[in-house]
Amino acid sequence: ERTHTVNPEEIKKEILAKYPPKVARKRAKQITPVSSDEKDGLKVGANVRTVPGIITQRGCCYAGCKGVIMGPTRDIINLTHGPIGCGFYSWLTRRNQTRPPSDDADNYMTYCFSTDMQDQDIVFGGEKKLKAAIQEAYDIFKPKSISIFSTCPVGLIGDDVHAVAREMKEKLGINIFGFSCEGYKGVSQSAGHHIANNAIFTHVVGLDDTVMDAKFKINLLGEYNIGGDGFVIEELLNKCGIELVSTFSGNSTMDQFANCHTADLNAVMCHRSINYVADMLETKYGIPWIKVSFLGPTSTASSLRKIAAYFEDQELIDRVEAVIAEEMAPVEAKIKEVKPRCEGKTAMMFVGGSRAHHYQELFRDIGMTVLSAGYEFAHRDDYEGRHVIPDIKIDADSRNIEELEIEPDDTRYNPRKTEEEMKALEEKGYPFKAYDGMIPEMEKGSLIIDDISQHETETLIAMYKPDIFCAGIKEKYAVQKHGIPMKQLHSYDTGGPYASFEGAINFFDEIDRMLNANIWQYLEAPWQKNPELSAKYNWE
Ligand code: CFN
Ligand code: HCA
Repeated sequence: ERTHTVNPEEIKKEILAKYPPKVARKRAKQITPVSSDEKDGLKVGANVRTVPGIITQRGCCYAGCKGVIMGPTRDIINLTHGPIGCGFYSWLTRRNQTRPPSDDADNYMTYCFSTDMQDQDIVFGGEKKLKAAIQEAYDIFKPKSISIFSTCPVGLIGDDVHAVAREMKEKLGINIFGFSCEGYKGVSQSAGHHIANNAIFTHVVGLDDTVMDAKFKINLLGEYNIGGDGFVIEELLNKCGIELVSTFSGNSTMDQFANCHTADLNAVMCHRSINYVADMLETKYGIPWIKVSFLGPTSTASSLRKIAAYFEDQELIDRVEAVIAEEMAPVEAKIKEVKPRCEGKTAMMFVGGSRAHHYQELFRDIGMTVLSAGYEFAHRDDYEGRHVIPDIKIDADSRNIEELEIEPDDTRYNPRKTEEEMKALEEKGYPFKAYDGMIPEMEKGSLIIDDISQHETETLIAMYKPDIFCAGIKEKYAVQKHGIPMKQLHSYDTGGPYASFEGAINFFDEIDRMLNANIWQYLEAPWQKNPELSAKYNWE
């Protein structure tokens, strides 16, 4: 059994020692040792520009807008205005799944649409080409909606995607809108989430007032159906008698976004990417939101209970308890089976903006310790929490892009509960909006690192010697060359679903398999034999 006696302050020192003074000063603010059990007042610098040259794992604004928020919606043509690589590398690489209701239902997710900008478009402007591409897509597919994504060159040469969208919307009579989500905007993909959320809210939400015939209807926000997570969560909710009006955005459609304002409650899974929509739906339509997580059996059970408690319906509460009891039994059996083989082992996770804390529960359940974790691009509230009662503690930078001024909709504003009812629920300790973030998850002796770099990853591995490392494709092979199993927590490699009770069982099996495979001890990286590889250049 491994005891982790490494001091996180020492590791921080070792990491910073390799940097020039100015870089070290900057990085120091984003590296936070958890040196005691007293975590109040701990801070992690976040949502700031990456030091150039440091090799970040972050994505860009375009990736956040096109790949993350809009990518998983099947009945819209997502057209990238830019060079072909941007469209190609954001084409289903995130492993979102979708289930069209029939073979002839619209599903454009398997296509990659791009204007394929060339030198002459950069010199003479690309608007004509963009119009032609929209026309071509319309002629071939007759879609109900088309959206246009700006890549870096579009902003640099000044193509006006919004003017083109307005013109083509008028001409074709379908919903067309554009995003100014040039890759260079902001400091990470987070800017793209905000831009996408704002546009969906402006151009789509509220277009359809049809009310679903269901007693308990909610929206699931921030669940992207990676590896089928959204499918199993929906099945679980349905089993309890709760219906989904929409999911932002996984297995989603534009029609669902258009009438999501008719739901009774918003359950927010990945707060980082979608809090903007939750806040806007509350302000404009009076729909309250709560934070949930379906990663880990304990979180799944407590999220179901939170939703049931909100509706204050005894039948629902009883049903939820029965479902939890039924679903928990096989999960507990699986934990009993794998725990003896996993207990005492250690993990690290560096992922996006919410999974690096959501996944910690799953490791704890099988007796593992998380030595180090961090987000690529989350904001301070994702580390420190967002506490609405009594004070709103939210990172000012979360609002770093021009805000839409959302006002209550006079005709359709319909507070789902009166102020007194909300107060009564709050007095019962009902946690509206409040959530804790990553810091409370971290044990004494661990280290939090925001926007981790390659050098920092290697130092962590050398000093902490984790048994498993979780991150993305950019880290995968470098980590494996150290002889350490690596699990992708973005795409799940080829696995999943990992959400809900069913997914937890899959996850435990996967981690058990990875930790206990013998292959890793036979691996020897080239640099272990030959630390310096001399490069030979042939200048002829
Ligand atoms: S599916 Fe989500 S859960 S949306 Fe976000 S912050 Fe990314 S694409 Mo990669 S896996 Fe990751 Fe989160 Fe929310 Fe995914 S942790 S980085 S932008 N993310
Ligand atoms: C993105 C998408 C990504 C990348 C994953 C990875 C995803 O950042 O634009 O680095 O493996 O989940 O697909 O986060």
